[in-house]
Amino acid sequence: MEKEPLVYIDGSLVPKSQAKISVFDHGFLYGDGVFESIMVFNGVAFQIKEHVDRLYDSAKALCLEIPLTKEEMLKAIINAVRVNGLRDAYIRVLVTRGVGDLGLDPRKCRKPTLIIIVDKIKLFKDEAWSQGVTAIISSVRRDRVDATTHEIKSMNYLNSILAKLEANAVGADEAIMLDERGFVSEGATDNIFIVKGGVIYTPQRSSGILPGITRRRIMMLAEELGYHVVEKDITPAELLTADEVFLTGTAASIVPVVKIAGRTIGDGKPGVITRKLMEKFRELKESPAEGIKVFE
Ligand code: PXG
Repeated sequence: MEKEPLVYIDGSLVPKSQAKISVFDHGFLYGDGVFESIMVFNGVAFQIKEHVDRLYDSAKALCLEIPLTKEEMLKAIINAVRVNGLRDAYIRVLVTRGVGDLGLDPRKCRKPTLIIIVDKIKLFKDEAWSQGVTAIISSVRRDRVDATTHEIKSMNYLNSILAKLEANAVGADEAIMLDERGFVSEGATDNIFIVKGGVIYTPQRSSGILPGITRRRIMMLAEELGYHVVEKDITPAELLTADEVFLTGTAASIVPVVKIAGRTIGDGKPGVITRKLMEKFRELKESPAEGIKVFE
């Protein structure tokens, strides 16, 4: 029989089938919590420090005090990967408000719950990277920056789920969301880039996007390759008439988009610049310099 994965819950490692939390946890009752997704590529926890930094930023925005130092958190995550023995894995770190009573007041929760899951994830079909994916422009607008904004990686993903349901309903792979002004914001769980005339554009944080770690790294990589990258407001018309469009995210890396709302992007195949970035990013994923080595 295959060994069950071990899940870290508040300092204990328990088999997946017994990894349970209280129904009174406010993460469950109210989506009151934060999370991060981290990949392990060839034994290296990729950009783990950036993810841990963002986890603490998200927690701070919610007045959620994580009971571990960043150093302790890094150790707990690395140890969870090690005990599971996976050289290629997906890590989900969650910090919830913890167990409280009914009633949403966070002051009723005595201490946060920390969960670390080490497993696998599949967000797109296998051909997504070679052939590209299709997308809709969702009628669901991205959360406002002065509301439950996706700049905070919280456990509230209903905004993205509503958009994803619309994509599912018409058989599209992803949903692109607009901000409340009508400018392009991001995908349900990925950031978006367009290429026009050899220049790379991506929406600004003020469009309510998650400041993606892959997004940031791709911007640096593109500049290293000599491309000009501009953060700006992007209209739906600019998106639909782009030469190339691609999405970025932790689990997906870079995914070309070849059709949006019935319009073919470029010639309907992953674009030249997209493919170049995909190739370079693939090299980065194997570089120990980009993270922390879990296994010697
Ligand atoms: N925007 C949103 C709303 C996201 O949730 C990204 C952008 C990309 O950011 P990073 O930092 O990953 O480059 C995300 C990331 C999942 C899953 O479980 C979601 C994400 C990443 C990995 C897995 O669906 N979201």
